Amino acid sequence: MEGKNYINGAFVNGSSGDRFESRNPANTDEVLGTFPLSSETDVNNAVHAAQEAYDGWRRLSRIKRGEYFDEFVQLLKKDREEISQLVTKECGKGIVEGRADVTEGIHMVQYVFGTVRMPHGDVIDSEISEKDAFMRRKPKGVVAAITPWNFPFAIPLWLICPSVVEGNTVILKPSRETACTANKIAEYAHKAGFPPGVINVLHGGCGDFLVKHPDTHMVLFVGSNDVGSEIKKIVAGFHNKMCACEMGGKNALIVLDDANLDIAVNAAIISAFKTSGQRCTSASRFIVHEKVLSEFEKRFVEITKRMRIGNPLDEDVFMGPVINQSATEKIARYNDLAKKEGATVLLDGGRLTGEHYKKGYFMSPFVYRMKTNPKSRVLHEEVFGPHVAIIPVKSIDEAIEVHNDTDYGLSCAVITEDFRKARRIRDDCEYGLGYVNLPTIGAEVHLPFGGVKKSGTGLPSASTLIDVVTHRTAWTVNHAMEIKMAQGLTVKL
Ligand code: UN1
Repeated sequence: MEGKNYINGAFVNGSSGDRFESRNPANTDEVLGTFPLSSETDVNNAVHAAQEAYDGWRRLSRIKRGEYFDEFVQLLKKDREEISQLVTKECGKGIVEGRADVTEGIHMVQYVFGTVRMPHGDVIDSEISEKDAFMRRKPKGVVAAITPWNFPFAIPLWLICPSVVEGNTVILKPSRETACTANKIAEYAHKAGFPPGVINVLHGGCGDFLVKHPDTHMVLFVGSNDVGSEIKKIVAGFHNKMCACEMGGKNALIVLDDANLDIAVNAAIISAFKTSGQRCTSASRFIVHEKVLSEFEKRFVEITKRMRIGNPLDEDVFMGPVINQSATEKIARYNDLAKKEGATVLLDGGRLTGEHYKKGYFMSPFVYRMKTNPKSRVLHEEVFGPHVAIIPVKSIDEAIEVHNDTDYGLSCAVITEDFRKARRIRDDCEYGLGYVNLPTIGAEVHLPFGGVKKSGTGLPSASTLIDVVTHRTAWTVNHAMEIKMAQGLTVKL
């Protein structure tokens, strides 16, 4: 694929002429496409286009704006298998997951289309009977959406769709690792006929300029805490800019003493190893009651050993490669660190080098048992790979304490048959997404998606992004022939 930036309804080359490649992480010999390395000039052009388009777009009836999404989703549905294959080739997750990524993106488009004929504000009573009061939403302006590689289709659509349906215009800056998928999104948006400048896509190397540009009004970011924290600092310097950031997790699956172990083990495998452990919602900690510890461990390790790792396009493969060389190095460093920090290794994992694996970034799972320890780095830092700690606990109180002993708070799952215990976890654990008898992954677009503490800014995305990309205004209208005030204010002069 010979990728281009998509600015003002046209596919254009980057102004610098510099380009980068997107390669298949399962076979690094395969170049999937080349893309412009965008510069500050490209950012200026895209922001200008988005600003110019904003006024016309926001004035359009919301229902008319929705119709573009109807067209968009029909095109996506027609090509969903082709897009899924591309997603899998480009980011390395199993084809079943590639399809789920595309389905999740399609769901977001369907969701926003479904909202356009729904109530969209509130009618609120005034103290004064002659006054009518309303909450009405207004778009914020130009939105910069900066997205990661691990959900190259769904996450851009999570951010673009609510923004655009509400009357904002958008510039998407996807991860360089998955530029082909982003290019496809631009192509489908173009075919769907969105007016020029409403959706723009800029490839590689320019996120910083987008965040710092005085005319981007809302920055939506999904990625690491390091980058998200930088964005928050920059945005704080502007009076007319806000940001909503999703920034990873150190998620835990809690297995209580009464757990159904079939559910526990399956939930554990899915939570730890889908997407090779590279979801914000992946679990890298299993907090397990000592009463069921040895049985859980035995069964979990047994299944993990049998797990098929390999070409993600093969329907029977559970786990594909990790995304790139630096991911393999980071995961290996954390595996070593766990050993140094005193872990009891149950399954030693690392880079796979056999004939089958030598062209890709394949890693086998690393599983260990470790007592809770506030000083341990491996129990507190996000690894983003197939690396998982089993932490024994003696009680539900200790499970909650261990769960909350991290700076992150995105996803939490508990396996229990006891509704009272589940309720305690619900109320006392710190998270944005909570699950009972389920894995820590698998969120759906019509639910809020966002974390607390280092995981988020308290402004969840997916469907609830509608609150983030609109300003809620109060609109009060007097129908009397005189002014009557609330709070008993008199009008006598
Ligand atoms: C992410 O990893 O950033 O709940 C998104 C899930 C997916 C979304 C994950 N539906 O795992």
